[in-house]
Amino acid sequence: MQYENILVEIHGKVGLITLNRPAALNALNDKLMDELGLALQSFDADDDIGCMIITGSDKAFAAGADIGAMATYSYMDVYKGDYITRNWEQIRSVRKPVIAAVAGYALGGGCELAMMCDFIIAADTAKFGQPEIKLGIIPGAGGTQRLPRSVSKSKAMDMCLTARMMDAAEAERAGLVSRVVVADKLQEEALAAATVIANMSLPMVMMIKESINRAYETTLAEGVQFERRLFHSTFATEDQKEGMRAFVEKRAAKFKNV
Ligand code: CO8
Repeated sequence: MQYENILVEIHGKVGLITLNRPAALNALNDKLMDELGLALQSFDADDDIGCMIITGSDKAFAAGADIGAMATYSYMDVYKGDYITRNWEQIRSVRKPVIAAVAGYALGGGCELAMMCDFIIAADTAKFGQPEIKLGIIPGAGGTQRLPRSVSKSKAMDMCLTARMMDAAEAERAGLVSRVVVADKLQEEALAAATVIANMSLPMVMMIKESINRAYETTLAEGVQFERRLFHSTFATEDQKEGMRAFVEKRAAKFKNV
């Protein structure tokens, strides 16, 4: 498949997607989001891939939705045509893990896209923000919902209401990103993390993703019950037998993803 707005590579068992509209700091238009959804779904369906990464350039992960493309839309354009918003939820339907590797600007829809991923590894140059208020709009791809769950209500209010940016150190302190690495090692570190995950048992990886995501959608008691059902089901897998046998035999496990 030929893409115009993203680059797609395979590194071992890892699918790497690079947002590639450098002249517009990777501004996210409908075409790019369509391509991103297709690439993620294609990796998700590929038995040889165990984890995916979305990254951008040194200067920008993505500087937001494409303002030029949105500027003249009317309410009826965006409501009836479902423009801008139509293809964002595809990212959430992917069952294998997706890591956001963020350098430079992750603003507006760029910050929201990073937050839709399962975790964020940030370069020390990363800058996160929800500056929509300066454009006379509000975040539209989950910024007002995922940011408070991630960094607290107070910081989410501060960022969305003042449009200020959060640097990588603050983002790590606040829990928005899982780790910060030096900028020129970002891809290497993200690939290393993704490779660790891709070499685990895929069914376990998928169950952990499903179970942690459930924590955001349900009560603690129901979430724990959900986790317990999945935990019990792991004993029906060959990978559980292999993993525990390998520990006892003091060797590395060879998972078959069954
Ligand atoms: N859209 C379109 N083009 C952009 C965008 C953008 N979001 N951001 C930057 N560009 C373009 C610039 O227009 C410029 O193009 P040109 O060279 O042709 O003039 C080029 O990228 C380089 O940008 P700058 O010259 O501005 O670079 P600077 O280094 O001076 O500044 C900034 C970098 C600070 C990132 C600046 O470009 C900026 O403020 N960009 C806009 C950031 C922003 O407001 N983002 C939020 C957009 S709205 C949004 O994301 C809503 C999401 C809703 C999603 C709903 C889906 C469900």
